[in-house]
Order: sequence, then C-alpha cells, then structure tokens
Amino acid sequence: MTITITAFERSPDRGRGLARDMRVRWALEEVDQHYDVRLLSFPAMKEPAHRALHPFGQIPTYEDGDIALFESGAIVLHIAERQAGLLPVGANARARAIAWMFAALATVEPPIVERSMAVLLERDKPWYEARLPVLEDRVRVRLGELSLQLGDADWLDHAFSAGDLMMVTVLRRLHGSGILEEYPNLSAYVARGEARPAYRRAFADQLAVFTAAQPPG
Ligand code: GTB
Repeated sequence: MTITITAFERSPDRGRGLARDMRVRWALEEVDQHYDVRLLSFPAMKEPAHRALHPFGQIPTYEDGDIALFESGAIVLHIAERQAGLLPVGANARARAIAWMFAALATVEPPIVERSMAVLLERDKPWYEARLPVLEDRVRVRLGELSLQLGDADWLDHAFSAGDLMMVTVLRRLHGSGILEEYPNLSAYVARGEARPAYRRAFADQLAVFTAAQPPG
C-alpha cells in the first residue's frame, strides 16, 4: 500500500518549505519510505471529501491502507514509531525524544506562529509597530531557553530524532526575521538539520511542486 500525504497545490510560502507537509515529507525521507502527494487547492481543502480526512480542512494528511491521520505531529510520530531511524530504541530516550516533539509543537511553535501571523496579517493595523516587538520578545524567551539547553551539542538529546526534526521545522519559520541569528548555536542547529540528505530531498520535492505551478515566462 502506498502512503499518500496532502500538500498545498500552490503554497503561499513560495516553495520555502514552511508549510507543515515539509515535516512529514522529511520524516518519510529519513526512514526511506516512498510516498505519493495529493495536491489541494484552498477550496478543495474545505470540501467534504477532504474534511472526512481532516476535520479542520487543512494540510497535511496521511493515508496508508486502513489508517488516515491529520496533525503533522501525530503523523510524524506514527511514521517514527513504525520505522527505525527517528526514535531511539531505549524506552527512556524514546520518551524524551517524543517530549521534544511536543516541546517543539506546544511550547516553541506558538510564539513563532503568532509572530508570523502578525507580520502576515496585521502590518496595516495601528497597533502593529507596538505589538511586533512584544511578540518578538516572546519568541526570544523560548529561543534563549532552547539555546541554553542545546549548548554546543549537535542535537537536543544525543542522536538526531523526530524531536530535532520537529524543532528544526518550527525554527525555520524564523528565516528572514533575523531573530534566529541572535542564537548562533540554534542557527547552526537548523543548518545541520537542513544539511541532512533526507531534508534536502524533501525540500527539493516540495519546491518542485511550487515551480511546476508557476505560469511560464
Ligand atoms: N496543527 C496542524 C498541523 O500541525 O498539522 C496545523 C495545520 C496547518 O496549519 N495547515 C495549514 C493549512 O492547511 C498549512 S501549514 N492552512 C490552510 C487553511 O487553514 O485553510 C501552515 C502554513 C501556511 C503557510 C505558511 N507560509 O506561507 O509560510 C507557513 C505555514
């Protein structure tokens, strides 16, 4: 049975790999698992056929035989639990890697997304200039803590895991903000993730979707 995931037909990130199918693609590449991609327009995501897979009408989803999943964290965890390469074998180290996945999604991602949404949607609002530094300082609190935790290690808990995969994809959303560069060990950490062959394959595949959707000329 072939795994099928969903992704944007035309990603608003213009091929920068910031949409959440990127973490699923990366996980599948890390475990060397072939997959198909069903591309969806924004209206198609809200159709009953897609809502049957995703109650919130979003991407990514994951289908494999009799299982269908939504939520990128649940999908990456499912992939990591089924195939070797993304979670340590030892029970305690495995639990810690999963804790890092949750930390990425529940503790580090929210302030980063809040900042991105403000930049995207609130630029013309009278409160924007005052609000942005507040949001950016909230991001800095988390990055400062994460930077201390990482120290000079390559990965968050010894070997690369799904926790690092998730954290790197979350931190990538800061590209272009200048904030990540304030934490050289986190910048280097993201670059290490992006240098992994599996990441590069996943990135190239999602970029090819964006490129193919561009009108000629
Ligand atoms: N918690 C869910 C998960 O982790 O899977 C969140 C899923 C989600 O937000 N999906 C977004 C979506 O389907 C795409 S990734 N949005 C369409 C909708 O809600 O109607 C979010 C995203 C979108 C665009 C950029 N970008 O342009 O940089 C980055 C991230």
